[in-house]
Amino acid sequence: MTTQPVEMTVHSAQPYNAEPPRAALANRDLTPLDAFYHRNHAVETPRLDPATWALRVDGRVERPATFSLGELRQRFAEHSEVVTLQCAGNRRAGLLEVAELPGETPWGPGATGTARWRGVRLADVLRDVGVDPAATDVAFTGADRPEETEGAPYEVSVPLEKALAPEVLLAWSMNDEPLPAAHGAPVRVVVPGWIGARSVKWLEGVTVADGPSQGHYQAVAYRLLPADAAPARGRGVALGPIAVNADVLAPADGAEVPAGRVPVTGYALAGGDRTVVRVDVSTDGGATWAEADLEPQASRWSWRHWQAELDLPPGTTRVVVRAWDSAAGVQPADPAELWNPKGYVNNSWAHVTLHAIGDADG
Ligand SMILES: Nc1nc2c(c(=O)[nH]1)N[C@H]1C(S)=C(S)[C@@H](COP(=O)(O)O)O[C@H]1N2
Ligand SMILES: [Mo]
Repeated sequence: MTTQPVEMTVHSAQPYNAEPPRAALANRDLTPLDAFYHRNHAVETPRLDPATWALRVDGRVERPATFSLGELRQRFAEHSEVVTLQCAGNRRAGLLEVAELPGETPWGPGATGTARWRGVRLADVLRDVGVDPAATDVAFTGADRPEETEGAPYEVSVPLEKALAPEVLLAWSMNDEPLPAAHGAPVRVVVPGWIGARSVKWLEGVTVADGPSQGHYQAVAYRLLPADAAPARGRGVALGPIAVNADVLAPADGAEVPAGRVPVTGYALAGGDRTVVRVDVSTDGGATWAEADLEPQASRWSWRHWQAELDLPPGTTRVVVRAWDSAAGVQPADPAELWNPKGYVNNSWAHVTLHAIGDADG
């Protein structure tokens, strides 16, 4: 195995926002820690001492409580899950080609990655404190205080039904390593199938509530606004479950390949509690499609790698991919139809351009 350092594209150093090249995501179930994207809203990365850290669980519960890391480990069974995280801003660069998006990070296709997360089930913790069955949502509060929220901590929520689902973890380990500070140590939430923004890092509070979080990152940001709307508080639709998406991960965009049989690989992710049922590849701009082979999935909450063998004539070919999910959702062709004022959810057909060299029969 070669262990060449991954060259991350750093969109901003403070807050630290960085993504790997597509190649670093290709052909493996788990994304190595040094190739996992970073999405932060605050300049300061919290450095929390695991020895003194405590999780507060309150709101509409019978017995509000705090748990140290030791208590979480001791009182609740450990579980692990392979889960793909994906930022709602992933592939924003494709929307930027349609129209400008001032102030938004120009993410390429690397704001996604898959890890094995280990910790306890949020559901077990919530059952322990006794949830009011009339409550509707569960909010997560992080220790970071992004500049744009004027001192308020990072906070978002998920519906109670999702919070009680067995796949939602309070995780202290990533790929069998201790959770790195940058990814939320000592404990973060992992909400499989939902936009990355709901997987709160540096978790300090879990609050059972009667409605969705009114925090900035749910009431203002991470909302899908109509294309003609100005970004404004409370408008648009909150983004929750991820939309079906896919990418070509190898060969690299712009690569030279020998003409003839060329293997192409990538990933597809269904989002929500849907699964990937089909991936198609086209070399004629979507006029005709060939079905790709789907690899076995590491878990129902992880991406699914696919591969296809193309027969490329000498010259330049644009390879296009689209995925279908178990709700018969399919990726739309055109980013122009998807453009929105905050630049979220670009799940239009993904593509790379390949230059085939030489004689197709040779
Ligand atoms: N406390 C806190 N949690 C957070 C964020 C943040 O800025 N602060 N960013 C969110 C967003 S938008 C994403 S996409 C993921 C990114 O997780 P990663 O940096 O571990 O890849 O964390 C989410 N959780
Ligand atoms: Mo995100």
